[in-house]
Amino acid sequence: MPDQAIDTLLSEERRYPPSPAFAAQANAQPEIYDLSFEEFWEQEGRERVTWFEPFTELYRWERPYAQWYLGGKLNVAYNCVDRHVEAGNGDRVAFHWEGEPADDRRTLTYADLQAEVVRCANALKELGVGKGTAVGIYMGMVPEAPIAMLACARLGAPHTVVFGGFSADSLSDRLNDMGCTVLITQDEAWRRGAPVPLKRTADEALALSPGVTKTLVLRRTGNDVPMTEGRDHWWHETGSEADCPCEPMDAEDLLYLLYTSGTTAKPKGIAHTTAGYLVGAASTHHYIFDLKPETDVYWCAADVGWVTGHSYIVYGPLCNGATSVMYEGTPDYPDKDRWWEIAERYGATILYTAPTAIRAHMKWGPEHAAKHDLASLRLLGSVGEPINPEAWVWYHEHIGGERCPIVDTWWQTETGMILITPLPGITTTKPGSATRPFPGVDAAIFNEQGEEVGPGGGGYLVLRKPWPAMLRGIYGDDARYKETYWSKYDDVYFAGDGARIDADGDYWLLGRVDDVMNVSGHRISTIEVESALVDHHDVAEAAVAARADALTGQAIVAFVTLKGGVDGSVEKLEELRSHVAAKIGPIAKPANIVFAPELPKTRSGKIMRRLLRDIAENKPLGDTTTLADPSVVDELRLRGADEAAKDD
Ligand code: 7RM
Repeated sequence: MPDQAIDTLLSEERRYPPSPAFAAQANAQPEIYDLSFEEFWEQEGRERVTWFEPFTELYRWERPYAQWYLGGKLNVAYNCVDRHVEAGNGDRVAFHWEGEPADDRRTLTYADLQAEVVRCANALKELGVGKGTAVGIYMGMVPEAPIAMLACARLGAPHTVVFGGFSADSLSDRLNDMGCTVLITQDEAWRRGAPVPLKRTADEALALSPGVTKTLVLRRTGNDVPMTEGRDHWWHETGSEADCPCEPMDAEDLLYLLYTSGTTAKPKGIAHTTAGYLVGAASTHHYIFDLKPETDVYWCAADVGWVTGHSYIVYGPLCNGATSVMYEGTPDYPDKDRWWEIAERYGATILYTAPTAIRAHMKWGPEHAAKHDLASLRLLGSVGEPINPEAWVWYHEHIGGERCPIVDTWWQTETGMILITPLPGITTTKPGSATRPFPGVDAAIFNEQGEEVGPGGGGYLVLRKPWPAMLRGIYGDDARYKETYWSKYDDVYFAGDGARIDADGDYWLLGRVDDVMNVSGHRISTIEVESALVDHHDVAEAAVAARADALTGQAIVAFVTLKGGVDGSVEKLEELRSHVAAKIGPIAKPANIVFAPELPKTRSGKIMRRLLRDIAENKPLGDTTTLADPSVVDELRLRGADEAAKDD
């Protein structure tokens, strides 16, 4: 973020104190911050989950590996489903599901959910899944996605959910890396009125993933899809209601891997285990969203393919017995008021979404929300990227009717749970600040030398103590785990984000300080996009940088040198963008491509990324004296102006 923008942020003077009425009923009371690290997590470990066998040791910290709730035995599906039915809450709605096509709705109670999870778990058993079998899940936003995750958890089979917008290559890479033998998918998904061919893409992926020998396929759209005899099985033709006990799992057994972009071309399989993850997700969900399971209607509008969907659509809310809204499609289908129609229909009380979505609604205008009665809303949340104060204030005014506290929640795939956040009813919020560490979280901001900076300072966000839902490593790559998170400072977790702390001690997250871009709240590495580009037969070399974008937060700019004789035409530009979409997924498509005869390099041959970032941002260029050939830059700037603004 440019210095000037940071100064504007920190001079923000608007204050939003909690209302006495909200404070009086809040799950979080001010004393929560008085508990010690041990007291807090000990208490949460006992209160949020039901143990088959209690834990005997709170945590063990063998740097940089932590373990939590040692000795405890539990099952995540039992905690998210069965125990609520056993407690007499089987009739409570777990999901109000809304399909994208008109009038396509389903309500699932906790009793329904239990029956479906058991059916699916039995189907998986028939396909040979048992404790420890790795299962891939490639689905859209249908209730069967959480059902599939919970069925895996019931059997003790770790899953990896792959976002339905990812390509066949991306899917196959993840299935291979985890060693999956079974894939759960669906015929097609609905998105903006059109079918998304998930099974077809899965078939392409499986051609590259011979380890996957069985699939379970949900019928969603009902259109014909090819089924491979012996390998593919219909969801509705497999499984049974026969008893399917919940496998007692050790606290530290693997629950799932979720792949996320780092600074190299290969995504990292972030490992989350059973007890600490569940306690962390449920505890944060309980206090930060102030969940009252009997009365709230909670809606997290993320996709289950991202960590936000894992922790705050599936595991946290279900563990807490929440009634949730789940929506299959896009917010503008068939009209731009679709979200607000849904919020009104189910009487949503809590809404959790990303700044990029809020900015899209802002662009469409407040009249779409104004058509609907949103008086049921009582709390709003934001996640995925820094929220600009304009979007925060718009959200507060036009969606929250100026009465709802907003929780701006900072966290990562790696952290598994929210770490920096206001607590509604306690924290006075400021538009753009995620405010302070959650209880039991030891965050700090360090300067380059590894010294903690105080109020008024800036530097890098770090965590000094472990937390229950922290990643247990990168699957199959200890060296990368240590290098990525634990090498910048000794024994301190480096998050990769820049941050400032203001005079009141509130945190302001400023975005990534590494080669990870954040486009619409999705993490994409520059190298990943570069690899996809150079994979194209006409590309000699490519370098990628991000620029600021009013809607998506950041947008991808690619600088491409074509092979001799190839013309940098508009058609070529579109071809390269489609190539990236096919290699990674549409989210990774560059917004702009600048064709250049050469990329700016140092005399030792390193691409000067700082310079490309400045060119992408249209900023004045700093020192270019280390360039091997300074004239390369003039060429890029000229062309940069020509090719600019080729957004979708
Ligand atoms: C939950 C999620 C993580 C990266 C993280 C940050 C950025 C997320 C906020 C935020 C400022 C926030 N997981 N980020 N939340 N930046 N304020 N409230 O997004 O693994 O996909 O991304 O997202 O840069 O490092 S993620």
